[in-house]
Amino acid sequence: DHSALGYSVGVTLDRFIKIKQDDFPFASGELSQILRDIALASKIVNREINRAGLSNIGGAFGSTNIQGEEQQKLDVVANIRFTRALTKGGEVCAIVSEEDDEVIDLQNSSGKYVVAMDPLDGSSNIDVNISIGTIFSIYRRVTPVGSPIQPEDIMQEGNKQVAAGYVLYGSSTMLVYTTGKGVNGFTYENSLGEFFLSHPNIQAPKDGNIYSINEGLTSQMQNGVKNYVESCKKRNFSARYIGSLVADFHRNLLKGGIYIYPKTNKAPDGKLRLLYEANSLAFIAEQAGAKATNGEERILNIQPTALHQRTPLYIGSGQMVDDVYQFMKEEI
Ligand code: AHM
Ligand code: MG
Repeated sequence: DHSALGYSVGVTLDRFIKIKQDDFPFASGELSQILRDIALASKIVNREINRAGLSNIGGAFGSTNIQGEEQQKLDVVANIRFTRALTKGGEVCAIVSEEDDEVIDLQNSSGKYVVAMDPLDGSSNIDVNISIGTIFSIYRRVTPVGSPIQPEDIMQEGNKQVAAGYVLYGSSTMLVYTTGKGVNGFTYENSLGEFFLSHPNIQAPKDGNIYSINEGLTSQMQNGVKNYVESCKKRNFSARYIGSLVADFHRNLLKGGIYIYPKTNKAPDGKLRLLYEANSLAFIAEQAGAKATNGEERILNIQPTALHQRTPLYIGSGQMVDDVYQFMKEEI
């Protein structure tokens, strides 16, 4: 019970945001508004996902996104929903989205915030009724409000995030976010259309025994990673890999585990994107007492140089991230 803090389990997301407003580093109402906008869009996307099997909305849309991957129709739907909510909310000046090649300049001179997002991650799982997710990061722009958006507003290190979160469309739908003061998780109640605080102050286990990696690609990986995976097997760890980053990350955050997407021969920088996948989850991981690196350095310290830049990702329980780092170092 956190009632001494002004809230307790079961409080609605809206109420929680209001109670927590004073925690926000800048003009609080603005960031609260963005979080509410994201929550609203996620409810709409949740509805679309739930209907996907019925309304034939899932399936290939026939277009490809900048990474050359097949774009699913629900990706497009989610992108539109989140972009629209953030545009109407009025607090955001620019959006970086996995689904858009360029920065979306909202031409909103009073918006102080930049949002980076993957509106629907785990696209290979959409058509087959497996968990998928939304990932987002919120930054404060660094150039003066009212002036044109500059690259430095977008290309900020992850340690500059003012908030980050994800929505997991799983067996139930959850929204998990941080504003840099711990991590809180909310579960969606369908019939009421509300998120309720269900996982206050999430603390990741310091160590764990779950490893999540696409083992089919092992022959393409560095020896350090291979050796670490072998060591997991020797210790009879559980292999768990959904192929949806949010779902794999969420499980490991709660139960203790590590998610790895390393460099491979085919993907020399890894597969995941720094700006709207790795950074967001790294911020949440650290806020919950876990860790995130690219195998060499802290994810949150990487200076981005390109919008859709990829990075290897080692994220999860601190001890496990440290362990794999040692294995990597021994192989250099
Ligand atoms: P996406 O943004 O195209 O959906 O790709 C990201 C996804 C992650 O959710 C997941 O962890 C990873 O790709 C799985 O990749 P792979 O199929 O190579 O194991
Ligand atoms: Mg993605």
